[in-house]
Amino acid sequence: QDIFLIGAPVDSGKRAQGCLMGPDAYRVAGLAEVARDLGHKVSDLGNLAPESVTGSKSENSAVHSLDTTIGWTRALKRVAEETAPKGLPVFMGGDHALSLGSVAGMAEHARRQDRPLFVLWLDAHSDFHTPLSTTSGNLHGTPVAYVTGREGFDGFPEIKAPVPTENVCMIGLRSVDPAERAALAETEATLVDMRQIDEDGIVAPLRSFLERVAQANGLLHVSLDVDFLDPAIAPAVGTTVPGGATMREAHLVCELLHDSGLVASLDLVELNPFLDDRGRTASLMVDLTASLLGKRIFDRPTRPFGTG
Ligand code: DIR
Ligand code: MN
Ligand code: MN
Ligand code: MN
Repeated sequence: QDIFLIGAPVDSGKRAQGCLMGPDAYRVAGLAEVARDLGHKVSDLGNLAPESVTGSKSENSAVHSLDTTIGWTRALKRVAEETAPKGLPVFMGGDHALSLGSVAGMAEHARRQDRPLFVLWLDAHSDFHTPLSTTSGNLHGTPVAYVTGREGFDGFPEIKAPVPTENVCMIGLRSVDPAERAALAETEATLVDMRQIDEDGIVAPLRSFLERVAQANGLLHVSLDVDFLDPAIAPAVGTTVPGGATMREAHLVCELLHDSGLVASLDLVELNPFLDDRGRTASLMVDLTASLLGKRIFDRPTRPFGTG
C-alpha cells in the first residue's frame, strides 16, 4: 500500500501548547521505518502550514484561534483531497482540530468516488460541540459536529456531502459535555462508552460497525486521539481522562481495522511530546499504527467483514 505521512503541527484547537511537536515525535519514534518494514511504500510529505486567514469572528466570545483553525482546515482539507486518491494519508498531529480538515477532505474524496464515508472516533471525548455550544472555546472539541453538517461553522469550508451521523462510531467515551450529550441524543451515531466496553468487550461493537462499512462499500476514516488510551500507558496528552482503553484493547482495535481492509485514512492526534515520559506515548502510538498497518504476531485466517 502507498502511505503518505502528512505532518500537521496544529496547536490552535486548545490553549495548552505542545502538539506542534507531534509530527517530529512520530518521525523520531520511527513511524516511516515501521511502515516500510511491513512492506508499504512510504512518503513523508513533510509538515503542512495553515493558509492565512484574518478577520473571522465568532458570536461565542469563548472561541479562540478561529482564524488559525480555519486556515488549517482549508490546508488540510485540500491535502486530504489530493492525497486520498493515491493511497492512505496518515495525518500526524497536531491536536484534534486537524480533523476538521482531514475528515472534510475525506468527505469530499468519498463524494467524488460516489462512496459513503464512515468515521471511527477513538477518543475519551465526543468532540461534538459547535463553535456556538463550546464553553471551553477549544475548537478541538468540534470536528465531529462540523463533518456531520451541524450549524455554526461560519467561515469554514463548505462540506458538500456531510457524513450522516449513522456512519459515525465513537469508541472509548468517558467525557461528554452536557450540550454534546443533548445533541448526540438527536443523532443515529453509535456511541460506545467505557462501561459498554467493560460489559461487552471492545470487539463486538467494532465488528458490527465494520460490517456495516463493508456492506455499504464505504470508505473508513479513523481518528485516534491519544486520550482514547488510559493515561497510565499514554501520559503525553493535555486532556487525560482516567479509565481509558488498555494496551491490548487498543491493539486489538487496530488489528481488526487492518484485517477489515477498510481504512482509507488515519489521524494520529493530541500527542503532546512536551508531556511525554521518555517518548513512550509516541512509541505506543507508532506501535498501534503498526498494528493497523498489518503487524501481527501470527498469521491467522481473516474473518470476512461484510458477510454478516
Ligand atoms: C472538550 C474537548 N469536550 C471541550 N474535548 C477534547 O473542551 O469542549 N477532545 N479534549 O479530545
Ligand atoms: Mn478528541
Ligand atoms: Mn479526547
Ligand atoms: Mn469541555
